[in-house]
Amino acid sequence: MHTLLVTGGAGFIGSNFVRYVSAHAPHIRMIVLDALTYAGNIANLDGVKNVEFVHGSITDEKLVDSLMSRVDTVVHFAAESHNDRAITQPRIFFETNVMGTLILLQAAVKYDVRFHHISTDEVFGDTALDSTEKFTESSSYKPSSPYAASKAASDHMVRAWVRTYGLRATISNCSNNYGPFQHIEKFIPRAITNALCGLPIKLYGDGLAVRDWIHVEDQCSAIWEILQNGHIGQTYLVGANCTINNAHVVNMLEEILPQYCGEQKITVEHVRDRLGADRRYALDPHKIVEELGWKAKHTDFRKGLSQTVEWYANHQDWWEAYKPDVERSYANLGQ
Ligand code: NAD
Ligand code: TDX
Repeated sequence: MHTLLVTGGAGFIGSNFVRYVSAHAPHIRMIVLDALTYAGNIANLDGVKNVEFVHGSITDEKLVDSLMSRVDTVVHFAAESHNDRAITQPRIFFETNVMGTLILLQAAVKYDVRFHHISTDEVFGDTALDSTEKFTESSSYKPSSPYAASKAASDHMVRAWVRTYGLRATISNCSNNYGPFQHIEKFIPRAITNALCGLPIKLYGDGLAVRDWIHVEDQCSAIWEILQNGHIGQTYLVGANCTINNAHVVNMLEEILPQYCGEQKITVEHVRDRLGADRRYALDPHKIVEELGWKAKHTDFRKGLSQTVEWYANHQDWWEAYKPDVERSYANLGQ
């Protein structure tokens, strides 16, 4: 691997990954292709070396063709990623996550480029709250939201391109990421920044929905491991065995936040749940641990959460300008 195309490299996980590669393999040249939608921020790449930034869309066939001809590997993060938005504006999710992936796949076949596709555990649907089931690589696809359906479609396409065209591809399906540079529309950064602004933390529905949390740096090290040693045609589930319900996450935040909030009181408000909300995700990362020897480093969730709170408190300039817009959009949804 010499030259890497990173789609969506100005977003949350993509920019963390670009930093990770820059720190661990400084000899690799990276081209970041990002449309800089509301979720992308060029400042996320400030100070990173060996990166050429290209502002454009993965749905631009000509641009994708020319970039693909210059690289030997692509890691495909670019997507519309937020469930609440997908419920009100599903079309763009299918344009980017499905059509964009199609265009990348076609170009990767043309230039015989190694392809790694980033996906989510949401493609497996959810389980009941009292279940102990964990998703595995052989769980059936059962997406329940428009976002998850678009990601499921893209996973199926990657497998079909491996079988039909001999594309050298791997897939990883990861659980919920948290950490620095996550957009403040997502649960943890929204809760933190609400508290920092003196707004109530918003808890959807009964607050009992369970997510399986992984620090973004661990997701990056897993992707890196797959790029080095993953087997072509294989899928790897990536998670850190950290299932917690949302109310419990909020309880931890209530303990961590006071030192950053001065006199402001931290309050919590229950708001209406998402339509069709998924109850519980949990995944079994055995395969990547046993086959590739990958291990999560951030195993203390409370510590990772404290560091994340500290990051948002110290990077107010990164998020405060767009906070009012994000909260206005949520207010329109009654959330
Ligand atoms: P994000 O929304 O923070 O970033 C997405 C990036 O893609 C942004 O920089 C955006 O500008 C860019 N983008 C959007 N449309 C584009 C287009 N047409 N062309 C080029 N760039 C475009 O998302 P994220 O949380 O960093 O997620 C990255 C990937 O990881 C996604 O594929 C998502 O499905 C997957 N994933 C996310 C999580 C999570 O917890 N965040 C978990 C599992 C999988
Ligand atoms: O303010 C909130 N309050 C709240 O209780 C928000 C924004 C969310 N929630 C709840 C809804 C979910 O039960 O928190 C949970 C997590 O919500 P999100 O952060 O929106 O994440 P989720 O819908 O689980 O999806 C995330 O993980 C899988 C990413 O956004 C996806 O891109 C990824 O594929």
